[in-house]
Amino acid sequence: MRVKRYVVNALPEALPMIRSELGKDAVILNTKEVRIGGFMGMFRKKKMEVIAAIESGAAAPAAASEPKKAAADVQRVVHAIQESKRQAATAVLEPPLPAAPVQAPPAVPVAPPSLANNRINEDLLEEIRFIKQSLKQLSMHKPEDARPLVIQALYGRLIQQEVEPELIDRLIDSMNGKLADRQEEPNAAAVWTIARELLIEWLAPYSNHSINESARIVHFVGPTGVGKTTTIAKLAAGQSIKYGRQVGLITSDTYRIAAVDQLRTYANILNVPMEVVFSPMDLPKAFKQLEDRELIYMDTAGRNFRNELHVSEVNSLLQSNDQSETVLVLSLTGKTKDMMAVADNFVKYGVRKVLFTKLDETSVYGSILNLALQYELQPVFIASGQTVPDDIGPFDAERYIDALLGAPADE
Ligand SMILES: Nc1nc2c(ncn2[C@@H]2O[C@H](COP(=O)(O)OP(=O)(O)OP(=O)(O)O)[C@@H](O)[C@H]2O)c(=O)[nH]1
Ligand SMILES: [Mg+2]
Repeated sequence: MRVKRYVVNALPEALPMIRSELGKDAVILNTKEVRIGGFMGMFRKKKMEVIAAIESGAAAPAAASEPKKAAADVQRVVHAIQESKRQAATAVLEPPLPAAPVQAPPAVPVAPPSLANNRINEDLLEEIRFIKQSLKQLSMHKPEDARPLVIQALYGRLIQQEVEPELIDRLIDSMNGKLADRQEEPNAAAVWTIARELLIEWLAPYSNHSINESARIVHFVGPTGVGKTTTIAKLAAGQSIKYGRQVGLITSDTYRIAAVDQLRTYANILNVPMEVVFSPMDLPKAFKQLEDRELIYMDTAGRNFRNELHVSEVNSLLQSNDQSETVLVLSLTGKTKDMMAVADNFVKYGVRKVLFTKLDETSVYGSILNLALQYELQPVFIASGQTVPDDIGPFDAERYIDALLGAPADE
């Protein structure tokens, strides 16, 4: 797809340019009001930004000499439409003329339309079709520029935070109700406060959850390198050092030679026993070895969990007779779409808890909201660094929403 951006005074100005550069099959994707130029934010000119696109492989624009002609044609059509509208409006305003006796029109011989005339008519018809199609597309498009600037700023902030556009639209729709009661135009601080309240309310069902206290076995699953093993070390240290609980570790990550050693190093430092399982058949033996442990954390190999087969494979390792819980570990540095695909696969297996790592490596936080609201995943912990055991803490919805919204936009 070829996409082009045009900045013009008004839409009709863009149509001939689109038509000549992208061809007759071009579509208008978006239009919005923009302000350009100016000095220190003042005297900025109001312009219209038009984004148009053409599918690659669609008809290319006409030959080199054609664009100018097509542009002139469209200009002419736009002018003709404007002129006819103006005349129609004048006609309505002028008093009707007294009825004149009907006279037969003089019998003027009508010349047969020439080939050249036919060609012009076809061209004009085609241009009219193009304009009609463009106007139809525009009328279907949400007029974002009709929203107050401060709402647009909120929209921009949340898009930049990679919050799903449907969620942002829903938020702004819900805010409109609250904003409508106000007398004056809302300022940024007021808009941010309302958004904050609503988002905290929306997150409430997924906040204040932790790993189930009654769970004796906690499995950690998630894509490669997100920080599962490091997180287990942090939590195991917290539980054994802070709360004096008898912790045991199991790893089933036998894919990488170093993986077992990585967890064993932490087990040795924390002085907690560790078992290695190569297949689900080894699990009963491992549980027997750790039967005196109050809490068992199980590490699993990171795999490409957008692949459902890998998800079902890891699930075969997660059975236990005891009360158990599975925590999906995701890194905030991951791509939103990939995280959603992984979440989708695990939610099918009943996973409800998610733990996010690498908060320290990003300033984009939308995926936490997306996964909570769209997959009903409860964020339980947030890890924010490599240091064991300190760089982890419980998820705090209010602090999270503050980070997501950032400071209110400048007025
Ligand atoms: N910056 C930062 N790095 C982290 C965090 N958590 C883990 N890491 C680092 O991420 C890297 C991978 O961590 P691991 O714990 O080995 O990740 P894993 O999910 O067990 O990886 P696999 O077992 O290979 O799938 C290591 O260098 C960790 O120190 C975090 O919260 N922030
Ligand atoms: Mg690991």
